[in-house]
Amino acid sequence: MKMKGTQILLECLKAEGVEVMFGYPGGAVIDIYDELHRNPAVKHILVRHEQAAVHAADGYARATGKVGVALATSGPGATNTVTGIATANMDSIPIVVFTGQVPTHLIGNDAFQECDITGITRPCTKHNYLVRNPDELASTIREAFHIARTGRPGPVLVDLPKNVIAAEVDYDPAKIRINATKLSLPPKPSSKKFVQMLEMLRASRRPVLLTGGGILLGKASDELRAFARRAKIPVTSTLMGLGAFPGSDPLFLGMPGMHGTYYANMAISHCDLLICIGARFDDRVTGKLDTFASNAQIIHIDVDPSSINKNIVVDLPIVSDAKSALENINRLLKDNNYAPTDAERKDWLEQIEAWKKKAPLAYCQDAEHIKPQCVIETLYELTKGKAIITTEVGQNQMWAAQFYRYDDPNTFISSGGLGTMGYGFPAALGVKLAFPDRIVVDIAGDGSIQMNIQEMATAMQYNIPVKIVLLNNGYLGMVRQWQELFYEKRYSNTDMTFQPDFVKVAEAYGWEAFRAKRPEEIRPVLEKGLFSNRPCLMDFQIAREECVYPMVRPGASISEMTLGTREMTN
Ligand SMILES: Cc1ncc(C[n+]2csc(CCOP(=O)(O)OP(=O)(O)O)c2C)c(N)n1
Repeated sequence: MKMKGTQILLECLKAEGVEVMFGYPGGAVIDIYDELHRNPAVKHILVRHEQAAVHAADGYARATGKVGVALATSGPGATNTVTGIATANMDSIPIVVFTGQVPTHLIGNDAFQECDITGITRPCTKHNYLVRNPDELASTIREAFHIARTGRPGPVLVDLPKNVIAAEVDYDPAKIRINATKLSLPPKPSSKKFVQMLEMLRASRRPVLLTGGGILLGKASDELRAFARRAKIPVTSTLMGLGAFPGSDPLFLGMPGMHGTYYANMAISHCDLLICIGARFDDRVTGKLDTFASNAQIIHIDVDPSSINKNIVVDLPIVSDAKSALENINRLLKDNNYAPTDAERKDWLEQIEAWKKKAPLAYCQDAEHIKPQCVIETLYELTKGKAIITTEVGQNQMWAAQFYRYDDPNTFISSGGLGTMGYGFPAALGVKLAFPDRIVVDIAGDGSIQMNIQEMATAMQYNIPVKIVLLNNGYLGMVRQWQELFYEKRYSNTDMTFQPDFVKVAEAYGWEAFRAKRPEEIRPVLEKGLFSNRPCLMDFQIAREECVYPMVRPGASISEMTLGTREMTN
């Protein structure tokens, strides 16, 4: 059947199961918007900045495990998507971003609103396309979705010249063929690898699991829980993996690394076997490389072969997605009737308990000032741990990771790899659209929230009642913390001396908004703000110079931590 490119695009989105897309119109994509007007098959959310469209698609993808979709016009619309694309790329998030492009005969002519977006995004996409031939539109879109979600997921950009989407061509979904060579996946690992893993496990007296976002992306939480509990292995999770293993499980150690727990860092430093699944040994996790897990044999399971032996040389590399690797090893444990006895694990688990007792996550209460950690703890209590939390970047992100416990997968949503301020709020919109019955909270700093605050309008227009818990310290807090600790308190350009009245800003957009200035106001403000069916900003004026602890100095070993007022090294 003959169809216009714009119709084919919408047909393809429907075929991929796309329910919602986030976008912003312009000349190069006006025909797509015209088609959407005629055929509202896919719900479109008009954001107020294209960066937010991509973050919202990314938040939707992280919360649902489906591919998120964003649409922007050519030129500035396209370049505004770059931060969102790079954010998704660093965290391996499956999204497809469509951009408009000038007609093919004008490409390279510096035409109005032309930019080489495939060139610009080549280093920060998993793959990208400039569709030059209308006959290839449908197959390109199908391939884009497939690549986004297959193997190590990631963002794919599809650039659509105006004449390509205006052309009429034959469309027959049954005849769409995609290029298989681009999609080749690594072969399944041999079963010998898992036998070797079991042998290493049997020999180990002090094993630790280090898990990352790969568990969530691979939908392997159940298998991880079964493995860790049967083999009685303590679990530490990177920022990206929080929620894959229950935060309230006694085997859970919290995050490792720069702002990790004392006991996670101690466990890694003293273990004799480190089993890393779906994490990539980021420098924020490892600290000084030569002392990282230096007493341990290391097994690394990852779907992306290029992640293995990249930062850390390992003893047993296994290229596999997390789910099938864990299924394999769980089967092997069962078949071999292997489960260590309590006595076998006693010394190690007691040692870990001792570390937990010696230096739990803690902060000093204050009768006058609001402590951000207390805001997060109260949020946890009031939501009974059932909210989906997104974060901005900085201290707010670390406190959100430390003081809320994540028991379920995909309930902590944060920009880990790129560390993008301005991510959390639009991401929360994407999450809330996917889960309208859940409480969705963006934990924000006053710097970050101003990077996409315009999306308050989007929340109102589409009735998306997300909540913002603003930890307002009047500083770019995390940078100020580094200046305090490493630059003799020279607070160069981190004091946000001028602040808008955030309550009034929120109210101007039609939001509910409340402010808390004293510790006793934390609970009532959260109680008022969290449970209404309206978007609400809660402005907590926190102790201005509170720091995030524990902290490993950049470049130091993770066993050398500053625990606030006390130093602790082991
Ligand atoms: C887009 C962007 N620009 C700059 C940075 C560098 N940066 C990291 S944390 C931070 C401070 C964040 O301040 P705020 O949002 O107020 O949060 P706080 O640390 O005070 O909780 C900055 C500027 C960044 N991560 N992202």
